[in-house]
Amino acid sequence: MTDGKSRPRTADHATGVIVLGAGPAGLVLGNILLDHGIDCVVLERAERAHVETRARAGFLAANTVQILDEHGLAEGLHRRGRMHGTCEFRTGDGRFRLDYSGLGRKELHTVYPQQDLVCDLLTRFLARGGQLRFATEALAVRDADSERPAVAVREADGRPAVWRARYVAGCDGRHGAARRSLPAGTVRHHRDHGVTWLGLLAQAPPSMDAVGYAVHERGFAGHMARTSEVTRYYLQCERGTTADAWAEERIWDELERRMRAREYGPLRRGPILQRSVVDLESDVLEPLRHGALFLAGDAAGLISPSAAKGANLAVLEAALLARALIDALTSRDSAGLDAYSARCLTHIWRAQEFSHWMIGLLHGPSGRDGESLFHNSLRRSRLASLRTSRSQQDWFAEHYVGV
Ligand code: RFL
Repeated sequence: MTDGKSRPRTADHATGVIVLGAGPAGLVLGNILLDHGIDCVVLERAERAHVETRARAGFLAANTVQILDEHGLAEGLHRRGRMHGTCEFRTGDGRFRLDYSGLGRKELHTVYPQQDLVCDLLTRFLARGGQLRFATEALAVRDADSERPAVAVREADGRPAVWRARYVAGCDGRHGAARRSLPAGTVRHHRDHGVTWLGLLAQAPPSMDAVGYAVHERGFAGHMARTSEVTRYYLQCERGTTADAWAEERIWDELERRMRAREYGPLRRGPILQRSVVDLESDVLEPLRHGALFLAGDAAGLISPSAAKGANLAVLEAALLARALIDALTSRDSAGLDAYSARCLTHIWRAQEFSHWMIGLLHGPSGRDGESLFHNSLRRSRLASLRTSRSQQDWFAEHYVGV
């Protein structure tokens, strides 16, 4: 890199890849590229401590674990993750359990907090000599239709710089620079599901040995184990609610009411460690390639957390993109890059379809008008099918665990 007083500093990775973002997508991609001797650098807007502590996903599908295994990235999750294969639905008609590991393709989830996976990926990337710049914000991707695309960045000291490479991988999430740099013709399919969740991380052991989905007239509530000491809960709330609007006692009382603790047992309470408000939204960008710029993970498509697919799609897309970039850079075989967008979109739309189905299963209108009553009766019937029909359960198992 060269310093200049009036012009931005420049850095050239002319034979390699600039990866934007050090989330699951960017770090899986970076690790695989590094293993194959590809010159790459990861640019990350946040400080390292922030990246390592950002709690989000926790349920990894069997296919995700297989990909991580194939690339030697799964040691931590095998050591500390836990296998999981049951969910419990609690409704006004009673409760039922779905042991999805015993159904369909007999696959399980591995419960492993996303921030632990990110720490493992980071540690490995840096230990192997990978280049990662924290506190370096990508501002825009330029010249994507050329063979030397550029990324304009603000470096950790606040100064501007320009990085060039052969390819740019936009793994910088939904608000990143890759999305902002797309040409006008890019299609964004977007849906706001009109539902808002208060996402909570509690310093408390799980209250049951299953993922809990409570369908209640006051709104949805969810329970998901993270570790033996930390549990994620969700509470459906009014659109516009702020994260700190609810006092802790009110949160626990409402969770217990919706999870029907009087009938099925109390929740194990503890201090709330983190809160966030999540408006359930989905979007998919099309295509996922613009010349030398490729999108992966949340940058490619956002999926509501109702079906726990986001991190799994991010890993899958990163692995597909890595393979295609390696072929292009080492054998001049660009077939994988040409097929990348269409291949990913098939997986993305399948996951979106299931996530959309889950949103419909877990939420209903609160009104007592004819349309609301009709919708809620359909939902009741859908839950009854899931409780009683083996073929419905097989379908659920296949889509719940797979990507
Ligand atoms: P990430 O993890 O957002 O990482 C993007 C990285 O890019 C950085 N960045 C930039 N860097 C440089 N320049 C810029 N201009 C930049 N702009 C952003 C960011 O700092 C960040 O480090 O995206 P990635 O890698 O695509 O991974 C996606 C997943 O994080 C996401 O899909 C999941 O967390 C979604 N999700 C879940 N997915 C699951 O598979 N299972 C779950 O159980 C699950 N639970 C969840 C979730 C998401 C949640 N939130 C965020 C709504 C629970 C919650 C509460």
